[in-house]
Amino acid sequence: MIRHFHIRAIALPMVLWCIAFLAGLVVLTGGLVRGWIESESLAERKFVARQMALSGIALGLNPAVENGSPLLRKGDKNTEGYEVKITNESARLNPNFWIQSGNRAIFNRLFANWGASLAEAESAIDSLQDWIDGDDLVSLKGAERGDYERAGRPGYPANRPLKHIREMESVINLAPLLAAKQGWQEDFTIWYSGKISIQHVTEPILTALVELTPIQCQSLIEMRVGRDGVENTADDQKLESIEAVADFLGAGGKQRAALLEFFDTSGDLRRIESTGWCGGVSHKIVVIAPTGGAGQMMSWEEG
Ligand SMILES: [Ca+2]
Ligand SMILES: [Ca+2]
Repeated sequence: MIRHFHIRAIALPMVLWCIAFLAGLVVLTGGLVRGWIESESLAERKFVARQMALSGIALGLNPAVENGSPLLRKGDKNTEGYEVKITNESARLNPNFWIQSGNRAIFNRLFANWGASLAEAESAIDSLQDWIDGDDLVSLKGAERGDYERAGRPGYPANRPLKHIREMESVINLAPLLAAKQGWQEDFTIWYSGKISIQHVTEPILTALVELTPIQCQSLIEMRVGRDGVENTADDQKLESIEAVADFLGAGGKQRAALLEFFDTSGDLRRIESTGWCGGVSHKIVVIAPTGGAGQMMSWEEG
C-alpha cells in the first residue's frame, strides 16, 4: 500500500510534466505553423503586388493610354491594385551629356540651388569629370585613381560614362552633395541625351537653372498642359522654339541666356512608374521607353 502510494506520488508530477511539455510543444508547433502560413501568404502577396505592377506597366506602355487617364489607377494599397505615373525622361539632366559637352554651368547652378558652396560645387564637378573621362589626369579639384586608392577604394574611378545615375554616389566630392539632397535622383537621367526639354521640364529645375519666378513657371506650365490641364497628353501645346518661350515669359538678360543654354524643344522619352499593391505589400517597376510604344524598352528596374 505504501509502495503503491509512492508510485502514485511520482506519477502525478510525471503526468503534469508531460502535460506541460505537450502544451509547450503545441504552442511551439502552432507558432511555427503560423510563421509558415504568414511567410507563405507574404510571398503570395508579393507575387500578386508584382503582377499588379506589371499590369500597370502594360497600360503605361500603351500609346493610347494618356497621363491622367482613370485606367492608370485601380484598387488601393490595403486590398490590391496599382497606380501608374507617366512622366518624361527628357525633363532630366544627363550628367554624361553635360560633362562631355564641357558645360559646368548647369551643375554649378543646380548645386548652388541645393545650397552647396562654390568650392563644394567645383570639386564635385571636377570629380565627376574625372570619373567619366578616360584618362588619369586629375582635374584641379577632382579625384583620379590615386585619390580613390588613398581612400581605400582601388579600381576607381570608372573612367567611362555613367551606366546608372546611382554611380554618382561613388564619386568622391560629389557623394556628400547627393547625400544632403533628398530626392536628387529625380533630377537626373542617363537614358535621355541632349539639352533638357522645355516641353517637359519641371518647376524645380526651371527655378534652379533659369531662376524663373513662381509666376513665370506657372504661366509656362499652364500654357504647356493644353485644354485638359494635364501634362503629357495629346492636347499639350507644342513649344516651337526657345526664343518664343523666352518672349512668352518676358525673359530677358540672364534668364533668356540660361533658357537658350540649357533647353531645347526636342526630347521625348516616356518614363512609366508603376506601383502594385496587395494586402499592404507594394512592388514598384520603372520603365523607360520611347513615346509611341512601338520602340524597344531602354530600361527596366524593379524594387
Ligand atoms: Ca578619369
Ligand atoms: Ca494636356
